[in-house]
This record gives sequence, structure tokens and C-alpha cells, in this order.
Amino acid sequence: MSEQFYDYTKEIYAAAGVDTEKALDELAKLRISMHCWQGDDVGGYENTGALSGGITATGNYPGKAVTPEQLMRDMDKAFELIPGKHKINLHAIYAITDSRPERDALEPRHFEKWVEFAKERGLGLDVNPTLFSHPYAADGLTLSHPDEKIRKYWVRHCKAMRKVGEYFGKETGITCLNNIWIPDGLKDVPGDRMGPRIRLKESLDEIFEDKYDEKYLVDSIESKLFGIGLESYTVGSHEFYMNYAAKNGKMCLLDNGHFHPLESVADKIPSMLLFNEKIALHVTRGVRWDSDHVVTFDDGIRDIAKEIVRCNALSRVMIGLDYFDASINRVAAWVIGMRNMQKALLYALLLPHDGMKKLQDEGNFTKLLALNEEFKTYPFGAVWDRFCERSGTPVREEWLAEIENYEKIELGKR
Ligand code: RNT
Ligand code: ZN
Repeated sequence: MSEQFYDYTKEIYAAAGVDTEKALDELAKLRISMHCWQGDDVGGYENTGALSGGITATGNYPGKAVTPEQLMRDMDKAFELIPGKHKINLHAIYAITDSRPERDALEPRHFEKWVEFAKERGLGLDVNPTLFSHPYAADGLTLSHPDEKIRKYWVRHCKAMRKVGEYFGKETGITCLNNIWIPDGLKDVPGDRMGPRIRLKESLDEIFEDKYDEKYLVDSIESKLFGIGLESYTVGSHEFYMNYAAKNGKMCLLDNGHFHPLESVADKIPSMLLFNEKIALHVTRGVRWDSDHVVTFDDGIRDIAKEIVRCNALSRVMIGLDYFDASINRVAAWVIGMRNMQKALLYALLLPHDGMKKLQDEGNFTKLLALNEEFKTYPFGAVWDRFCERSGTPVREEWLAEIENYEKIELGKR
């Protein structure tokens, strides 16, 4: 049945000038970075207490992974239900150690277990220094802190994590992305907007003094508009990082939750690609604010995917997910978001972009709008099902039964 459904769909797309086989091949090559922190509400293994830095995970769903072994088991379950081979995005607080070193003393060996895990499964690894949930980040300032002792501590931490990233790249054979995000900001009207930015610039210069082969490690810097309790001023704003990245050959990371809700992150992609070899993304879903809801198959994500594909930039955009919902089954949250990101990319790969560009250039806006709308109800689902089948993963909502079973045999027992 599904064979016939796909064959018929293939013909429908072919008649519109779209090659479904080519789209399937392209999609199979793409690695998305799955964020480890959805598995335990950004907890990590330091046990320093509450999540800080103006971000928050709400909900109390049972079965949270509290040990590395549990988190790894949960990831295995998720990857079973997600087509393709991907990457895991780790934060420094997920180091697996007995000695619990300070963050500025972390070394590659503290991440050995993750490397082993990734290598056994053919996965890549990305890395993030963790500049929150720590006594030195308690006042909301890290790399821009006026106290040199604190600022230097965080500089050392970022340097240490870049070394870990290089190790990830070397061991897995897949380039590691090191992304720096800091919470730095102020709750109320600042007395000085320049000073903290001067210090942040200085810190980044120091961090990036260490040179690594880009085959193993690349760096991105992530901007933000505001955080909870840090509403009035964000040191690492978009303008700050966009300029820093351009001048220093670093990548900008755009998190689509980090802009005004009416601002289109999709629209930024072509401009960024025009002036940068590569960019990185944190794909999330903000509901009214940067709430980090699970990524759904909505207009926002489809528009982002469309721009990547239209710009022929699948190899120039490093895509990672970034959300944390503690109110639903956390493994399902991974599966839903990852599959939706892939769906969005497939949807974009199945649009007749050349034809649409031509219509725009010819000024045929009636046909452009009409086609855009008609393609929304093309039998896209049949191609997606075929992709799942070919990858040996459950088709449509079949994956949910696996999750329900996993809840019985594993999550429910925690
Ligand atoms: C916070 C940023 C940042 C974090 C992760 C945990 O607003 O989006 O990327 O979500 O590093
Ligand atoms: Zn982010």
C-alpha cells in the first residue's frame, strides 16, 4: 500500500519538476545536533542546584534521567525512532567524572565516556561551555564581569571546553561545533552599556587566542534579546556578536527564540550567508516569549528550512535543536523535535525553488502565491513515510507505541 502511495506521489512531484528521490538522498546526508539537555531539564552532573541564567524548564513529568547511564539509554531510545545519523550536543556540566573538577579544570578525559558512546554509534559531538548554574554566575555576569577573578575564571573555562571540542572532532572524525552562550545582562536600567561589552570583547579575544584546526573544531557565538530577570540589557546582543564574528572569522549562531517574536529568523539566513562562509542555528519554538517549547512542524521552522535549501546552503548551516520541556515525556520531546526538523527540511527540498525564483523575477506574483499555497497540500507525507521506512524507523505515529513501552519498562521505574 505505502509503496503505491509513494510511487503515485513521486509522479505528482515529478510533474511539478521536483525529484523526490533526490530530496530523500539529500535529507539522508544531514546531521542535526540533538541537545542532551532536553533529557534532564538542563540539569547536568554537578548538582549545584537550580538552573540559572535567565532560562527555565517548566514541568514535572516523571522519569527524568538523573545519571549519565540513564541519559544515554534515553538517547539511544530516541535515536532508534529518529531517521538518520546525527550529532549529540553536550554542555560542560555533562562531564562524567568522579572527581568533579572545577569548570576551568575540565579536560578531554572527563568526556571520554561520551566519546566512546558517540563512536560506537557513529554519531558526532558538539560542545558548549556552561556559563550558568554556578556560584560565579549568580549575579548574571560571566565573561563581562567587572571582577577580573570571575571574568578570568570563565575565560579559562571556555578555553578548556574548546580543547574538549577539538578532542571530540579528532575522535569522532566529525567537526565539532563549540558554541558560546552567556547569560550576561541586567534586570534594570544600566549605568553603562559599553563597559560590559568591552570586557566581553576582551574575553572572547583571549578565548580565541588558542588556534585549532577547523577540521576538528569550529566556534560560534550566540546572541540573545533578553532573559528572565535580565530584561533591560543583554551584553551579548545580536549586533555585538554579528560584528565580532565578521571581524574575527567566527560563526554567528542564531537561536530563533532570541529575537522579537515578530522578527523572522528565516529572513536573516540569506543575509548572513552572503557575508559568512557558515552559520549555526538553535532551532526552538517560542510561545509568546523564548519559552523553549518543543519544535513543531510550523511556518517558522518551514521558513527557516526553505531559506537554507533555497540558498543551496545545507552544508553551510550547522543545525542544532535547543528547547527543554519538562512537562511531557522527555524522550518523546526529542523525537518530536528531531523528526519535525527533518520534516521541515524535506518539505523545503520538495519545493520547485527554481521555478519560484523565475516567477518572482518575471513579476508573476499571482502564480507565485498560488503555487506556494498549492504545495502546502501536496502529498508530502508519503515522501516522509518513505524516508522513515528507508531509514528503518517507525512510520508516522508508530514510534509512539515504543515510547509508551519505554515508559513502562524504564522511565516509570525511576
Ligand atoms: C539560552 C540559549 C542557550 C541555552 C543552552 C542550554 O537562551 O538559548 O543556547 O539554551 O545553551
Ligand atoms: Zn540557544
